[in-house]
Amino acid sequence: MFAEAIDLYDPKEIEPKWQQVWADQRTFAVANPDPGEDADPDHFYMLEMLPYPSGVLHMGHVLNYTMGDVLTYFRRRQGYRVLRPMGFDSFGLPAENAAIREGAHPREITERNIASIRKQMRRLGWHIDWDREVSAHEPEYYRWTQWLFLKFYEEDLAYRAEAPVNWCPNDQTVLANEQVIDGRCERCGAEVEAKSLEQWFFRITAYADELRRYDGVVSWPERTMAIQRNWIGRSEGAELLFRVDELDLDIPVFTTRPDTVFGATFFVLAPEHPLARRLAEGTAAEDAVNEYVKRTAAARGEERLAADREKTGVFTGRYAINPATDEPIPIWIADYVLMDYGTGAIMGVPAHDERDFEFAQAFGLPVVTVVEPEDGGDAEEEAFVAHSEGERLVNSGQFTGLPAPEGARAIVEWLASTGRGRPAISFRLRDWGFSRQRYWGCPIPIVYCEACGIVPVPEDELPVLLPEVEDYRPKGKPPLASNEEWMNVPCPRCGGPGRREADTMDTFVDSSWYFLRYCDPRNESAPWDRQIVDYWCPVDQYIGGIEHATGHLLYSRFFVKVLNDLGLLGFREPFARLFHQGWVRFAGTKMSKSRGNVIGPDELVEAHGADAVRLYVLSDSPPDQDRAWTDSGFEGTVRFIRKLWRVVIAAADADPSAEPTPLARKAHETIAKVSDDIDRRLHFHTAISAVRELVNELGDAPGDPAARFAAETAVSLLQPYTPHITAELWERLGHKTPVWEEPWPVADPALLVRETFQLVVQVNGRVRDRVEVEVGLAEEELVARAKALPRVQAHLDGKPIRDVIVVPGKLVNLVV
Ligand code: ANZ
Ligand code: ZN
Repeated sequence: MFAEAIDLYDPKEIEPKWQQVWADQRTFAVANPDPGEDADPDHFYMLEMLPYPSGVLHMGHVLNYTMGDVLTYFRRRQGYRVLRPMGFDSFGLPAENAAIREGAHPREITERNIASIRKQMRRLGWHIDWDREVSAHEPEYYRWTQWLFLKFYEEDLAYRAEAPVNWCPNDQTVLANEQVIDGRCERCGAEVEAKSLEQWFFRITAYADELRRYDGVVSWPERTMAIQRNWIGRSEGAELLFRVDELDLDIPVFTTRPDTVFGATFFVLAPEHPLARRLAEGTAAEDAVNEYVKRTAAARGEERLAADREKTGVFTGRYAINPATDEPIPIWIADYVLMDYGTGAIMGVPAHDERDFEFAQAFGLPVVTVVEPEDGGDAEEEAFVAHSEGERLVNSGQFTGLPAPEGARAIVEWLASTGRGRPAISFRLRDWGFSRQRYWGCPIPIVYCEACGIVPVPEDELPVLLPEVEDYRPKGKPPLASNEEWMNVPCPRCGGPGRREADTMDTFVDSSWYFLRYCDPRNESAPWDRQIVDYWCPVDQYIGGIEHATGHLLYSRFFVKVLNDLGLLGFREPFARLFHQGWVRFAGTKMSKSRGNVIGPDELVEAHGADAVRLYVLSDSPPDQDRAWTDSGFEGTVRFIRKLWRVVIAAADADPSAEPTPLARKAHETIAKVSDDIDRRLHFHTAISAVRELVNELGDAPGDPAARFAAETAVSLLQPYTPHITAELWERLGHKTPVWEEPWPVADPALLVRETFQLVVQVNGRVRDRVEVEVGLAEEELVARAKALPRVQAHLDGKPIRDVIVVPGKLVNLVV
């Protein structure tokens, strides 16, 4: 009776017990190498994107951080020194909005949330070095965010410029793009206006070219690199100058087709172009232009660019000189030209650019063909001629007859000789506007002085502390500006009256360097010690959502490149390997807070234990794919854990035996599979199901001489997923060393029973040979075996292989 009771699996008992052991023994703390110490090569930096401390954790977090946890234990038990820190992205709008709603201070709300998330994280048993915790809103952290800003400022990589913002006239506030819905303010529905404001920018475009390369990246998803490259967007072409004599102005345009300049029959400025209103001043078109500029400015870029959008525009009454033909062409304002691409102005070449053609059709502008297909073509007059391979210039003065690419080069050279053109590259990427007219963010350490202008706050006066204000709501000016006492400071340079910068920083600035601070989180004299950062970084494995591809993941890469140029660290890419986890779905939709369909982990942990939640969230699906949380699936995992407990306890009395029974072979097989699944592919789900099979076989063969070995193997392999129950079972199996300190098991190759199958080998689709191979070999291995066959080699005949098709479990086809 008594023995029965002891042996009952009770997560409520064992989970807190082991969490206490880990806390007491500081199991998760990892030390930096001592200054003199040989930097051991076997270290591993495991990082997941840090959470924003709104409310509580949801299942998406549980998936993300459990993956990181499994890898942390796995590498640790393979002998690596593993850094696995945690912190909070704790500045930002949601806390501020909650503060406005609840009337509490954003700091209070933020810290309350952090405390409860930290508690949840401990309750899930995650292997986190809490000694390294940092939060963006702590002065000890943002002091260095400000310090980094000053470094960027010194290098002219942070600058202030006027730029258009979305302005809500009712709320008297700047809106982020996400806060504008169909041209209206998300909060009050008022029509959003374009307004020009002085703002702070990081010169990320200075790194545009390098950001499209990934030197130093070991493994990033192709898709993510493609998204970033596309976002950065690189076009080669030329900048040409068009002259407006009446106003003594030269306006540059960016074109990818300078060879078509003889066909430029009109000129277009974006409505936001600083010259738009000025050009029309005093002409009959003045009112129409002003009206058009006001009406169109709020439309979003992507919709304006759409080819099938109805073209609108107004003629300014002015003319520019086509630098190639010397003819005056009319200047229009139209919203299909965007201010934030190229120079915000274009030459209209209606014969060869589709949007220009539609515009010319709509407004009766002339169409002049200047390139023709190779065969001369028989294009009608005044028609659109699509570009084609081998096209040649026509109607282009001395350049007529040249192939288009050559013509482009020659025309740019010719225009360059009179200062009217030069080769140019245009990026889609814009500089990163990072000032926010908000309260809950990092203050920008700048003072404005009437005599000295923009004056940085001296380093030894950092941090510029975030002041208290009465109202977090922006009312025509940023909230910080309402604290007069704080705003007025002596100029650090001349001592005269100065005013502080009242904007705060975008929270993406905070998260662009947090992974560096984790390495050396309590450093009071520098943001980090370079030697320590160089020891740990780049991050060996980063896990987080793909939605950050064009934000956080790009900004962090930019920061690291700049910091490397400043000599503050010794690498140029922050994240060697990157992995995007899938979503946890419930009832067919994404689980997310905004959808209100969140099942929190708390109730489930309470009822069934953290181990069950951790194990289930990684079961069933590859980790980069979405998964459905089902009650029946979860119950299956709960049943499995109980079975594990029973079967292992039953085997605890068995003697160790080295007999190679089928069960022993199965155990070795499982070790090999699980290690490979985690190591190469992060396929936790197949690893888990392999261990479940082993436990089932053990359950069916309780008297097997290898029962004890099988039980120990199952416990050891499951340890990263279910650290509590495995710690308990390991102890009950009689071990003194805790299971998380055990080296990761290694399979005995002699005991690997490998089933085989007949691999068909084809060359150019024709069967040339067959060979018996083991089940489960990697594709590269299958190809290697196929290539090694003499009969196949005879058919390859030393020719280079152009393509390889592998049908796993069946055939390899080599294409030469
Ligand atoms: C004349 C021309 C003739 C053009 C032709 C294209 C074909 P990508 O390839 O995306 O870089 N363009 C330049 N700046 C623009 C802006 N701010 N808003 C809208 N369109 C703009 O596109 C470059 C081309 O897009 C440029 O080359 C310009 O049109 C247009 F047969 O100039 B092109
Ligand atoms: Zn001054």
